[in-house]
Amino acid sequence: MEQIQNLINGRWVAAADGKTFEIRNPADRREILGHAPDSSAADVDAAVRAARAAYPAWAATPAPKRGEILYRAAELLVRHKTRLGIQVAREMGKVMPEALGDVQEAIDMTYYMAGEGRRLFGETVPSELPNKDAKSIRVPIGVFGLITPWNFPIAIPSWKITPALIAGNTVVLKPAEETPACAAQFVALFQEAGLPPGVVNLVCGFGAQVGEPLACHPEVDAVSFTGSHAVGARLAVLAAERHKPFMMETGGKNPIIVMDDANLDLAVSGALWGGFGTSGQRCTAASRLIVHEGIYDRFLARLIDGARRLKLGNGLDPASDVGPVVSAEQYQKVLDYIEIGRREGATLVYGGEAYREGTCAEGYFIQPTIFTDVQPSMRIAQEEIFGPVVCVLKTGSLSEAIRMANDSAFGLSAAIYTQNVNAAAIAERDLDAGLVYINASTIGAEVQMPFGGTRLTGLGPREAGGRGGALDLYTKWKVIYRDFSGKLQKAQIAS
Ligand code: UN1
Repeated sequence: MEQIQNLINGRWVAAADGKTFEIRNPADRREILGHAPDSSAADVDAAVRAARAAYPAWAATPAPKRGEILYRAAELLVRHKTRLGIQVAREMGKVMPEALGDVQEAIDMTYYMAGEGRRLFGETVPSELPNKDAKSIRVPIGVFGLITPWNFPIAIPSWKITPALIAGNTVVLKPAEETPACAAQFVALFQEAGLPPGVVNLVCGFGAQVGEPLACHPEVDAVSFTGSHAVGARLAVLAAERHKPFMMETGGKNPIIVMDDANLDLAVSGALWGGFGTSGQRCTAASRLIVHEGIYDRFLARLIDGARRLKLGNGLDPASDVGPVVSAEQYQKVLDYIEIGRREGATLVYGGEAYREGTCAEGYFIQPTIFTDVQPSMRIAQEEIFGPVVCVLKTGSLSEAIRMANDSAFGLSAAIYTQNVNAAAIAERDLDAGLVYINASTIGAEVQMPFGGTRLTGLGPREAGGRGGALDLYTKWKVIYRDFSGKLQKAQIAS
């Protein structure tokens, strides 16, 4: 059994008051995987002080040198990919190919951000005056508080830690209480790669005792959060009151439009993968299928058939297609939503029950669940369930389908299956989401592109790479005017 510790100033330590909490296997709740520090504001304070003390030297380290450490961390992630994948499958429940994908996303991100060390471009532009130049450079912000969810327990910490580090910031990570061991193993590899003590710190525990004190700490300069909208909205207020740059990514209700000319096999496999992959626990999960009436019956029959073939089981079992949901709380929440859907008058055409067969008896397994006759105004069509539940809505036209797709408080990801180039072009233009997929499911964003969405999905700069991506959160601009004319020149006033 594993005893997880916090990482503060390069040392692995227990919570100051010695408290711990249990981590259980969601595929078999009888199995205790280990204990993690149940930290408090005192631990947060120690970690933030360590990050503050480490900041000046780290910020002064040339970015390509910071990148060399990230390259080494990426190499270590490659070497330990299987071990980390097994940890993800055990602690969070996702099936092994997806658990390895979670680690791979972190590998990709770490290599990508390592390379950014030689590409932290600024701009030079002509000055309006002679013998004067103007340039902008990216500079770090300081100490970051990073709060990450359980659904991508390796990838999302990498999305936040690696751009923060390459830009010269130091960080304190508070991982979800469901997945502290994944976070500890991940951070340990960065430490092993040669980070100076205090550059990355880890404090495990719960939101009220760790997350909020971290976001509010006067020595934390900025905060990045991924998780539920309710928590994100609260942290946004706390950060704003303290004048801290803040970024949040808080989920979706992502639609797939299936037009009557779609490649049916492709659309069905995309809907199954987007809806039930990771047991629906992705912020990019496809939870609304908006299907043209011309193909509706055939699509639905194939969808149900595909759902029936998915095998539920422990993520470590190679035969499993779908693992459990992560915790007792999620289990109850998803079952409650299924009940809400029934009461709202949607038709349950497949699943809808907890699954307790064989080795699944003691885990948080829920059958892949499909509702039809779903009206756009129903709660199951509007609220993020974060479980293996999809709603099927019928449409008669592309314009109506796009209206339905955009009729959501969220706007992370959206997809269309069609073979009509004009329909694809219209969807690409009119779907109001941060990520739009043509003939591909709503999941599977790549690290070199900005990740995030519109409306309640997010606030602040996007994550991951590319122009307009994470570096806009983890750096601030400094503009330098250099006048080498040797005389007083007046901008705007010179003739
Ligand atoms: C998330 O669900 O929080 O696009 C992130 C995807 C993954 C990342 C999902 N690359 O589905």
